[in-house]
Amino acid sequence: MKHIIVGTAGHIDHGKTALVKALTGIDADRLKEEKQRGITIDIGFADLAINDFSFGFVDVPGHERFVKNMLAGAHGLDLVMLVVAADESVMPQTREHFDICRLLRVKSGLVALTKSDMVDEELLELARAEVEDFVRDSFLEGAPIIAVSSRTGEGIEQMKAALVQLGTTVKPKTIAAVTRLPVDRAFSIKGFGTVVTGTLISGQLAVGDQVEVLPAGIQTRVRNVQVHGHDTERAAAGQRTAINLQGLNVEQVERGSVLAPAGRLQATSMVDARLEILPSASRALRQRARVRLHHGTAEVMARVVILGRGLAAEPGTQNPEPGVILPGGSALVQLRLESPITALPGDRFIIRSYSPQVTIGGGLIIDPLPEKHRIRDSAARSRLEQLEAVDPIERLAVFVEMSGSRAMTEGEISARTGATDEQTAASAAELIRTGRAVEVTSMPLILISGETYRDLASKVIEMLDAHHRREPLSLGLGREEVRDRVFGKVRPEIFRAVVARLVEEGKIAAERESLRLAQHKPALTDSEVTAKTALEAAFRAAGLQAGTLEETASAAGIKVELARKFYNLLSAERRLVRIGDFVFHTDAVEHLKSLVRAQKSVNPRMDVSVFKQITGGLTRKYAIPLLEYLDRERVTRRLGNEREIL
Ligand SMILES: Nc1nc2c(ncn2[C@@H]2O[C@H](COP(=O)(O)OP(=O)(O)OP(=O)(O)O)[C@@H](O)[C@H]2O)c(=O)[nH]1
Ligand SMILES: [Mg+2]
Repeated sequence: MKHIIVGTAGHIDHGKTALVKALTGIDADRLKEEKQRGITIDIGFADLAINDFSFGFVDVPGHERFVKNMLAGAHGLDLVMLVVAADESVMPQTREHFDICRLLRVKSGLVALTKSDMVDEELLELARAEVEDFVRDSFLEGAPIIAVSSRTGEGIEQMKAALVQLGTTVKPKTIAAVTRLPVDRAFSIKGFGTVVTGTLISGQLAVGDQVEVLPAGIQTRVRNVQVHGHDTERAAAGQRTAINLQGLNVEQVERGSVLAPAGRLQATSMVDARLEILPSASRALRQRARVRLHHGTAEVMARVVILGRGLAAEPGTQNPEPGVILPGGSALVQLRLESPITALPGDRFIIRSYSPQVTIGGGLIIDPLPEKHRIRDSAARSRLEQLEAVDPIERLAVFVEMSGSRAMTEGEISARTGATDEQTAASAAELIRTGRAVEVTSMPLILISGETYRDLASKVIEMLDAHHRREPLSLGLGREEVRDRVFGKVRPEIFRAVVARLVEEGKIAAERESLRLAQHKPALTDSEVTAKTALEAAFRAAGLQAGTLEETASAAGIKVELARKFYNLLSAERRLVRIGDFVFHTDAVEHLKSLVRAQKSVNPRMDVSVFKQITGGLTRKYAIPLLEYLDRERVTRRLGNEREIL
């Protein structure tokens, strides 16, 4: 079965609802008031199966006061039936609805010339000629224009044949994308709970799925799925669905909400977009104009921040000044929303003026989770131009570049691009392969751009290089200092990843506490080598009674400053070790360990006085820190006042 969403469009009373009924047998007007007044107020639904096609019809109201309801039904259409009554021909909402279809980039459709029974042949041909004229240079140019009468049934079979014909050319909505269901109705059924309905525009929904109602951020579970009034285990993109949600109050969800996999998408109060203004708009759009934004089934108020100058109607020309979009022109904009929506790149939207409420333009969402841009930020503008033009891999590359040293996590990637895990993994692998991105961690995936990596890496190298120049005797620079100075504000994983990669590339060497350039060798003069050897000898001779570094150094006649540097070298060579306030030669410490281990066969328990005894009368000053050191080294374990030898 191929699932195709067909919308009606057209002026009030032109016979949209009657046509849907003639095609499907279903009256899409379900409200009492609609029946009483004989007009459609809100969107209604019907369905029809022909051969391998399942058509879901969305019938919209034609009344100019209900265009906002029409817009809740106009998203996600595969085909449109533009309904024009033969006796009235093209009227204002014929134009407005058609503009909306064009701005939303509906791909295909047909024209129904309704009420054919009410006009003679001559008038019918006149209407046909007017319609042909009207759709010239649009996606409906050359589309079927079918004269129908819902009263006599004339042309209805022809309509069905045309729908099937068009249906074969429709590119089906993809299930290989993040699931999104823009909610067009929410109601509660006694004993059943809350039900939402909508067109599943991408992905799938199955009983038991954990989902989230956005922008409210409420997580819940799918209890039941219906497609066209029948229970089913799973609904797929392109279907009209009714979803029963577990434990959700009907007040928590409304038209405009979006159902998506739990934790996957993020609501936003700002979107970056390309906005085009209708050639028929009565005036130019000004900086910070307050407009109504219609996206999916949502309607929110927004301010339009126009970024730069944009294009004018005439190809190759620009708007006359920055901050203005003339009718027929377009520009990159940042829409600042008064209430949040849930959007993804590639989504289409409509804007209408605040008052009078008329459609003035529409556009394409480029970045649903942008930073706030200043009007004259030309770097932001060129990033957007880049994003607008590119494929998913490039888009990820630009997003990762934009994130700079903040990096981009898997969660951020999926909320911002709408890509599936598989798509993200494939794009990321390609970027990593070509060096445009560097993997900080793989589970969960965190990426930084190649540029950011190179920038951080060269800062590390420069810093170590400067340090080695300044202090040729020092082995390296403390890790913490490097982290603080280069990676102060970034997440710790990035520091670890950059260091690990630099080590892997053979550029730096990482000691326990310090980092150094791989080729760095502390440069000692002959006399320094002699002094260093003397210092080591002094410690070895002192055994376990070594004292502090300063004491031993001055006893050996070595300047304290120099001794500290030697200490760093000797401890990196594992010849000296600092325990408490004292420094010992590792030979002495190893000897101590063997003394203690030997004591185990005499008695596995040892108190401080035994310890002093086997070490040849160490004073308490040394004994306590050494015992604590042995505990840390797991040679001994403290049990009250005693030690167990392990
Ligand atoms: N004679 C004749 N009357 C029709 C035909 N189609 C619709 N009508 C009548 O025209 C009136 C309006 O039809 P609807 O189908 O409600 O028109 P609509 O376009 O849905 O109107 P809105 O939803 O309010 O915009 C009704 O009284 C219909 O009976 C037709 O083909 N022939
Ligand atoms: Mg109607």
